[in-house]
Amino acid sequence: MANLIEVLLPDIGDFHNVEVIEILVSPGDRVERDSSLITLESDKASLEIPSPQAGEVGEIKVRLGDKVNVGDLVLTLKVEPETPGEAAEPAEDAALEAARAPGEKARQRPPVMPTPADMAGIARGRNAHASPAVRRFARELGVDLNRAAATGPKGRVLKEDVQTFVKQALKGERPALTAGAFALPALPEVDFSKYGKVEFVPLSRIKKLSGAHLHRCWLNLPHVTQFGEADITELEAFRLGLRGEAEQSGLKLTLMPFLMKACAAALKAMPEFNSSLAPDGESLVMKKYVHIGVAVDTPNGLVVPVIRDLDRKSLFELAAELKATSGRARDGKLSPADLQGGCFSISSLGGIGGTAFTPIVNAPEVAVLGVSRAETKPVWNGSEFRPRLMLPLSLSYDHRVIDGAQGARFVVLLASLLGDIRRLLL
Ligand code: CAO
Repeated sequence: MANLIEVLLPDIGDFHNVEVIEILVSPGDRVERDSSLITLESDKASLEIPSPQAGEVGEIKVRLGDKVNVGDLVLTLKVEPETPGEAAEPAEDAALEAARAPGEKARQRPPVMPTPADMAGIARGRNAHASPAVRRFARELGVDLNRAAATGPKGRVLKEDVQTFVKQALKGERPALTAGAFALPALPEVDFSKYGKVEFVPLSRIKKLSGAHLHRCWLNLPHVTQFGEADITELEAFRLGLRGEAEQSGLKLTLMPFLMKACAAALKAMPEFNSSLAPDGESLVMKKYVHIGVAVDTPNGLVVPVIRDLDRKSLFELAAELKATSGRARDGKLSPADLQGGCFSISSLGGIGGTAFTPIVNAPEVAVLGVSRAETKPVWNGSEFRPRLMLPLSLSYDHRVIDGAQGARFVVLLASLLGDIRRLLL
């Protein structure tokens, strides 16, 4: 006789409130053991939840968009009692037995559980957004998902997109990459080996992930970059005067903590720069906190850890936090939480050189400050040229949120704060 069992969300690792993005079955459907029931998506990966047994789907207890956690009821399933052939492998049973807490009652065999390592594997090196079923389908057909159009919600590649890609390829048409409503002509593939010896070096995981993010930001935001210069002659004298004191506390006081403080003050004075565009594009989300991401160059690529509540921290506290955070970034020890919640970013290439650059806004933030190498220049003071240490500033912003005049005012304000840091006290 058929039994009705409840299928609960299994342990999927360190993931909480994960969104249901696909429901792959309907009431009355016949499913086999391990066939996929729903797809979940976190900010790191998407994952299908398999059926623990063969049976007939009863009531579905989750809806698209629900945020679910381990143990939540997914659906009910009418199952036949398992035949010996269907039972779990003895070794697996033993492992499950060993994992059971003392006193815990024997339960039905849980579904195949992806480990956190599996989840990380799913995320690794996969830029295109697609459910595992679509990935499997694309793999079977030999389709690179990154080259297929993405017409699904939130830019997901759907099964139909893969089919369209294949049809176009069979017709000899080169499929175009699409981003939302825009079609981009694909770049022609080049066989470099025709011109000389070549070698393929895989991109690091960070490069692949940040590359996809930067590409999305570049395509989705209308960028403008405003350039400016700050006279940091006095600031530099002050910084050098404090250097010994900082060293006594084991710190190196670079320009960066001053930049962070000045940016925090400018963000408070011009709160549009401390906002994000709401998803419907109808309003701005004004943030009442000041968290700033700092671009850190690591051997594996660019990461942007976030330093929190800058407006409430001293220069020395910021120097200590920058040292600790950039150290963790270079050692590959940042946690996902370290990278989240930024309101604005600073990218300083001043330690390396260069005169200006056009940084990409780290969406959903609306602006980023690029800083290049300070240089002593002759500056006209109205009666004579004086040598002044000038710091080049490059502010990129999202023109949907920030007007050109606001962009220019922000740079002028920042330059005046850096030019006379006593203003930070006002
Ligand atoms: N002008 C002149 N000198 C500068 C300077 C500037 N704008 N910025 C830093 N320097 C100096 C520092 O004072 C330091 O000099 P000393 O060794 O003589 O004291 C030296 O350059 C090295 O500084 P640093 O870069 O190690 O330290 P920092 O606090 O300025 O920056 C960090 C820290 C983490 C931001 C930096 O190390 C880094 O990773 N920068 C690269 C960021 C990046 O890749 N951005 C591009 C992202 S794409 O948009």
